[in-house]
Amino acid sequence: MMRDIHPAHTLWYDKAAEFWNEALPLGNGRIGAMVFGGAGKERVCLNEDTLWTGHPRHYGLYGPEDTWEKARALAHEKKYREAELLLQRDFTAAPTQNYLPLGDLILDFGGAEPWGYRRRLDLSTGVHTVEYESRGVFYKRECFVSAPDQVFVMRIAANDKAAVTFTMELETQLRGTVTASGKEVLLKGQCPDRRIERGLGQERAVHVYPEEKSEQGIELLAIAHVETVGGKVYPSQGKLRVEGADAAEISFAVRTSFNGWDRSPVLEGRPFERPAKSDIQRAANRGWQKLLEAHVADHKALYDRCELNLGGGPEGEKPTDERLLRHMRGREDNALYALLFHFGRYLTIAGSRPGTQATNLQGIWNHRLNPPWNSNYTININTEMNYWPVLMTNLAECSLPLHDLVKELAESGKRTAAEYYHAPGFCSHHNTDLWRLSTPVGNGGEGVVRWGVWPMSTGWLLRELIEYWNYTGDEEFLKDTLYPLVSGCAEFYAAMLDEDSEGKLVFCPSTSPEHAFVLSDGTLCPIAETTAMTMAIVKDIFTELLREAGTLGCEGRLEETVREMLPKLRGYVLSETGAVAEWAEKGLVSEDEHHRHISHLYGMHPAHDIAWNDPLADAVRQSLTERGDDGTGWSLGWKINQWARLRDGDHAKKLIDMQLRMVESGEEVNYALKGGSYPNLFDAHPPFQIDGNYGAASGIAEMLVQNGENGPVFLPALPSSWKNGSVRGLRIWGNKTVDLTWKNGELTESKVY
Ligand code: FUC
Repeated sequence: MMRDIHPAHTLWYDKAAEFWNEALPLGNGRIGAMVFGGAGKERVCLNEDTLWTGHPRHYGLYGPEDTWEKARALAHEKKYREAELLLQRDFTAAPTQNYLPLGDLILDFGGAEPWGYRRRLDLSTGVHTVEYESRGVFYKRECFVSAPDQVFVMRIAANDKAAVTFTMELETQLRGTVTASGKEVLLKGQCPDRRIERGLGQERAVHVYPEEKSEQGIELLAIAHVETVGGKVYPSQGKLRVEGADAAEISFAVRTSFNGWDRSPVLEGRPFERPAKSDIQRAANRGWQKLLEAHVADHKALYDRCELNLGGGPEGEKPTDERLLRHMRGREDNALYALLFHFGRYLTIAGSRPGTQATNLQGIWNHRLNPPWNSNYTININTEMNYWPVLMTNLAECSLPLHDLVKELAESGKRTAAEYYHAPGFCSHHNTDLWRLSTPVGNGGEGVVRWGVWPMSTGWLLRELIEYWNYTGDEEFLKDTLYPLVSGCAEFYAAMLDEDSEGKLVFCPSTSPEHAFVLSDGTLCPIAETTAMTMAIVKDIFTELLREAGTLGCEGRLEETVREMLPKLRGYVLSETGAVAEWAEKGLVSEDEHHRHISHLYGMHPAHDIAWNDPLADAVRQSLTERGDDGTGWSLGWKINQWARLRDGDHAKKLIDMQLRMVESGEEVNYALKGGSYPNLFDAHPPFQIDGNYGAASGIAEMLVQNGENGPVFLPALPSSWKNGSVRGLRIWGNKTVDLTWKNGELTESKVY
């Protein structure tokens, strides 16, 4: 085995990253860094998780007050297209704001003639290393982002005296100023507002810097500081010059004025300049070695809790991009699956820590001013998927940022429930942002109803919090957080239900995320009377409410109502072919039988309504078969979990293999419907979207252990080619941990503690 390379815990390459999707991610939940590792010129793309466009705002319903009522009446009469057009015109408001890049740290070494070049990311320590020889000198650069010290740190060392010479600068696409003095480069900046400009029948998003203070965006101060051993440091034209040092240590800090989703970051902003300076001061006082030790200890305390071993082989020693290529050509490399699993856990530790923002579509890593889909929170699958592996793989505290998001969304969603639906409780729609937008988006554009009008997301998000209770058994959390939230959500759903022509209770009208059916005249329509997913979410929340109230012993009026409603809910409808009818009605034909969403299978996964041996599981299998395997990165990720729940390990593994197809990196944003992995193992929708990484990690965990009412099931979906292996530290319901070992496909040891 090569020194410092572990086939299941290390990503490594023999050349520097040329494109962002080849660079390697570091993070502490708040500060993100993508390290390119260039020998002659280093580029580190930096992020801070509160840097978003915009400021607190709410878009009230501007159409007539009874729009929803009218749409409901039309949908009951099966006038679906009319209902859609009405909602499109009178019900859809402005889109979310977007996540922003902070800027780049550039270190220009004046070129190099690298020999024996290697860069690697050790997932088990969260440390990135670049090593090469140039002009007879051996160089080593190590860096990490520290959670205990809240700084990005890099050490540059050489095996020769006075060999470290470079220019350091900070660049940003935000409005700001960069200055250098003493041993520091300072970046003071502000985030723009994202607005939609209309003209000549066209719409486009623009970034503006408003005059009005209440509309101004988040402010920030970033500082890059350098300490050297020997040599000299001096500022020059907004940059820092380091000359002839034996070694250099860079620390980078950033703080912003973001002070909560409902407070102006300018008028009620949080102090940020002094905190950034004191981060730097503290880091400089502690020095590299202590910072490193504290970081590694903090990282390992999370990372080491869980490990998967699927055996190894010679393939594991190759650079990661080569491994991906060879795996695609059919070389056996079981350690690559373990690497993908560990990478998903790594990205959770690096992207989501208590007190930070929840991971968005790109986690916390984004280098574009206008990222795909605004790099927002898409909550009709993507954000939820980000949190699927967290509890199972022993990282419970990393789910707290999602709890914060849901609590705040519930606050913002009260107003939305009242204004748009005249209903109690709260709701949110298909996406949100730092400001907890909860209204339906789309601005009246053609076709926007298919994604914008979906007031079901808080129900799905709550599924993840319900799992937190299942896993941790935390009674206080149940009483103070979960039950009040589930009640608010159930209250909204209960108020929204009415009867269909057969006397069944339905949430009407409804969409099935982003999918449409074909009307008899050939037009596409996403609005139906109700849908399988909508009713599955309602049933899930109602069932949970009663389970929680039962545990807490607090039966009230809401519980009574819900108990009466439960048996009357519209259940699954099967299609002619025995699949789950997505729009809860026979005969509606999908616009795309291979559509990426599999929303109608919600009851199988992530909910637990359909067990693998339930007769309905056949309908799920039939639906998955009709949909086909291929899809975007996250779609593959979801299907891994579905096939795992169906206890078909070989099919689940086939989908992981598809997710490991290497996708070309490059700066152009290509939107495609076939997923894979970039050379840095980031999930490719394409473009980059992090959900697939998390979905793969949770899918692998689901293949090894599943929860059930009668206790856990071990190795429910072990693929035939994972003959021998072990897993340590997976979590199961009831605050328990599991270790398993298997040989020749048979469980040989299990420990629950
Ligand atoms: C949903 C998906 C898309 C994409 C977007 C961010 O809308 O349907 O495929 O993942 O989120």
